[in-house]
Amino acid sequence: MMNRSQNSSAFNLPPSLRAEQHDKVAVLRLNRPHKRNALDDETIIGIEQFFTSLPDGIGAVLLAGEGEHFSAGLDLSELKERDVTEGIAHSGLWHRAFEKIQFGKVPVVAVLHGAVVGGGLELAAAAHVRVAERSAYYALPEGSRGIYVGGGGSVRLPRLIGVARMMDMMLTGRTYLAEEGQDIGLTTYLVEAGNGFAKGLELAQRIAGNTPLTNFAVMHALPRIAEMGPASGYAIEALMSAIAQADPDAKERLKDFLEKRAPKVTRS
Ligand code: 1HE
Repeated sequence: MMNRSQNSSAFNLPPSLRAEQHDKVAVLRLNRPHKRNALDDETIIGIEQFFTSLPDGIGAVLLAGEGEHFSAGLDLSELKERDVTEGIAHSGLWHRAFEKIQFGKVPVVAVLHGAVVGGGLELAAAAHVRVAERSAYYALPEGSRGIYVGGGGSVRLPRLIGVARMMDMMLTGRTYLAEEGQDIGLTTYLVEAGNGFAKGLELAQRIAGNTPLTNFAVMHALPRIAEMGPASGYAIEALMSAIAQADPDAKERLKDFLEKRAPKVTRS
């Protein structure tokens, strides 16, 4: 595996973020462990900058956090002076940045450990695959802080875990452990402590090996089709599937299988 030198400067990132590249996978690390990777404005702007300036040739992103926790969510120290208008603009900033993750150029795998709370959970929810180490736990402490989610949580989390569970998390402060997260749709893969990065990288590399058109269809068409009525959904699916299979790369892959050069689907 190639591990190219740090290239944070190429993305013009703040010190709270660090980027590196492993072959076709770009890695973005939250790098503010002394503040438990709390997300201040500078970090959110940096995240948007990173996801909008991914170079050609990158096929997937791996998102991880330094230190003992993935992220403690919104930097609460920036909150106290904001008025209503500024609050709306702030939430809009998060929406824009996280939209670039969910509906950006390439799929994103998040590696989670320790606290994945508040805005940290909203960030994780924008990723396409979540690998959680056993230490990870999920919570929405906004309720107890007298605030509300602002990073797209009301839109993404009900689609992952349901409205009732999100209500419970916000009203009662309920925490879900990484293992419980598997049952409710937050943890996509559960791994032992210290194994998250390697597992996440393996998955990201596999994703990066798909054809760009398939990854585009999964990221951009699938969630939209899921929101449509069935009749529109079938029509868009038919178009998307015809477009994907007409791609020369897809034709090549099908030929490889038919001529017995491609791997078979196995149990593990
Ligand atoms: C912070 C933050 C933060 C830590 N903003 N500074 N999020 C929360 O309500 C979660 C708040 N944080 C915690 O519950 C705990 O810090 C943790 C469970 C995440 C970690 O505990 P621990 O014992 O490892 O660390 P700590 O001693 O609590 O924190 C270390 C430092 O990080 C300390 O600063 P220091 O200067 O005293 O060393 C903390 O103040 C600081 N810190 N978390 C600012 N969140 C778009 S809307 C989204 C809305 C939300 O995300 S609300 C949820 C906010």
